[in-house]
Amino acid sequence: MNRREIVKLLGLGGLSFYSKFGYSKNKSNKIPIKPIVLSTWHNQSIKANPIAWQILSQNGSALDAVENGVQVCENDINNCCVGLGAYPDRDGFVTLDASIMNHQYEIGAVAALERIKSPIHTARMVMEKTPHVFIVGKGAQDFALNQGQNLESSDLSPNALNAYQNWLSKSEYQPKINIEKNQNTPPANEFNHDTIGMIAMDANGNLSGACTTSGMAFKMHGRVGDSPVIGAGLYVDNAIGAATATGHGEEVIRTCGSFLVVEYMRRGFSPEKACKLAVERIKQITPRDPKSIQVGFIALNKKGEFGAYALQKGFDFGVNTNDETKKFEALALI
Ligand code: SD4
Repeated sequence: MNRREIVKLLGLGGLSFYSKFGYSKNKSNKIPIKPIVLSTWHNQSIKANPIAWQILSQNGSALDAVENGVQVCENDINNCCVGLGAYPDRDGFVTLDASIMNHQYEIGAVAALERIKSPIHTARMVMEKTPHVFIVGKGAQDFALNQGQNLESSDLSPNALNAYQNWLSKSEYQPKINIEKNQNTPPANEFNHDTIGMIAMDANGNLSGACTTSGMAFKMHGRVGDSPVIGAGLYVDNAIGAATATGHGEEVIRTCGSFLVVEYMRRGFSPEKACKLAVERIKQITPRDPKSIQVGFIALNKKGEFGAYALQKGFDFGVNTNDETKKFEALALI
């Protein structure tokens, strides 16, 4: 390639040129890789990140870090939004969704999983022990039991029961009627649902991610959001970076949100800018009033740079590059 061609290439696609050559430059300069883990919602991060960090700081894999990290939230019976203690669907069932992705493009996911304590572990088993990538409902439950997990009680946790009874008293819920299109979209100021999506880079520079949730509270029975959908709630490309989402899953699925964020990073945008561009896409194409929904992304690139962006204010996240979980508030579009 002569000089003129290089200048032309820089003019046309300077950013991707930079990213392509930037990485190999880093490699040859042997910039030390510093492990890092971040996760959605600081109130989840503060519990989950330290366990992930412990694994990363002892040279453990990013995959083990994210699985064990988010499991802390799954195991917490007082967690409103993750694991079996979480708020149920309209019919009173807690149905759980999870996905996991490693540095080799291996993926596993479960959805509408009932009475199983760790959906993220089931997702990992789908990835490692089956020829498939996504198992749902009763099949996912059977598989989890087959892999040694226990069938837990279907009773709601005290907090969830209380919230459900409150919701029932106000919702005028009538099962099996036509459901208004927007009925399950809580207004933004009531948006208090805290899925945990976690992404990490280990000391070998490998990326992995995990996302686990009970989905939107009081959703229709059988509704599945973005969290277990690879490319929507979670995506990892070990050559580029990783991203995960929280918020109204319908909007994240509509835009293949996490994949979109990673693709923007591939074009050379910073993690924060990549998240912002994905949020702008959501605002642009959603058929809903953007003010009535919330979506937040977090992202991490191969250089260990991270960022986030949300549709509305109020989305925070936690980052560990040492023992301390640092709180960050994402910038917002609206
Ligand atoms: C869903 N994205 O099921 C999830 C919900 C969520 O914070 O992230 N809440 O649509």
